[in-house]
Amino acid sequence: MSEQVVGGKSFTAVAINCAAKAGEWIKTKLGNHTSLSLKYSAQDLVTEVDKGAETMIRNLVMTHFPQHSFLGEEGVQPGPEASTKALQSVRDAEYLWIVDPLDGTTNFVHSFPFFSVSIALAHKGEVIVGVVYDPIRDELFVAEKGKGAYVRGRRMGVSAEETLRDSLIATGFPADQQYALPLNMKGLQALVPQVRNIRSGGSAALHMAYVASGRLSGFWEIGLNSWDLAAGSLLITESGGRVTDVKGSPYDLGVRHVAASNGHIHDEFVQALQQAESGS
Ligand code: 2AM
Ligand code: CA
Ligand code: CA
Ligand code: CA
Repeated sequence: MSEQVVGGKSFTAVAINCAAKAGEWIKTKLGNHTSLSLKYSAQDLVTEVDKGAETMIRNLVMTHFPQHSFLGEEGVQPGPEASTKALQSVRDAEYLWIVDPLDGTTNFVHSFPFFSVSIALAHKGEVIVGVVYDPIRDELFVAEKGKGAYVRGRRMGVSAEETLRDSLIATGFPADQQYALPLNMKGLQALVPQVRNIRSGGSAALHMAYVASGRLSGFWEIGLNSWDLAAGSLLITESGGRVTDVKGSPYDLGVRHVAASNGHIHDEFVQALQQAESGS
């Protein structure tokens, strides 16, 4: 358990409690959500469950840590630059909670059982706690900076593949059809023949957790937001993997075009994505 305790509750314990409570509630709503609306585009869905889960998490966090800042997907203006703009207003926060209350809303709406709750705590811009919870499989992924990463209470580690040829890679298909989608498609076209196969589950946070737990060798996606990646980034680094942007620059909260892997394939992976982008 973390030494970082305020008012008798550790940061990690609160993050786990929030993820478990929100996840359990989301599961009860599967197949019977009552409102579905569009945010920024026809592919940008939101339900009362996304909003309710965020409110639940925000209230719990604020009860324990009223001085902390909070950035949640449903609390900001939607759009392609949603998290970049929102991050500017909390740039100076000492402690910042970064929350995706329901990652994989499209799956949730279609009862496709692959979605998660993603909760991270950053201290001065560096993620120190990351929790991703899959309520369908009741799988909780937890990492604390410097203390390793765990799934179902057991230490986890990245996979052993050394080459793209042996790798199982995941990606997602962004809603932004101007920039992000065409770029992702270039990467897809280039990578399919080079890797063992590609998967697209529809929850970036769970894809990150699966890289951390060795079920995927790597994951890339263009046009994500801080709440999709913050928790998963710590899961992966604490499991021995690497997280950068698609050009290979180190991960920070502003990264939107992510490349994450077991580390062994990282240079080859980033190089393949760069070649795809430049068309060489
Ligand atoms: P969400 O379900 O929380 O919105 C799948 O490719 C990933 O993209 C998911 O993590 C999903 O998160 C995210 N996503 C889906 N629609 C999006 C949109 N319109 N803008 C940004 N991210 C989106
Ligand atoms: Ca969303
Ligand atoms: Ca998301
Ligand atoms: Ca979401």
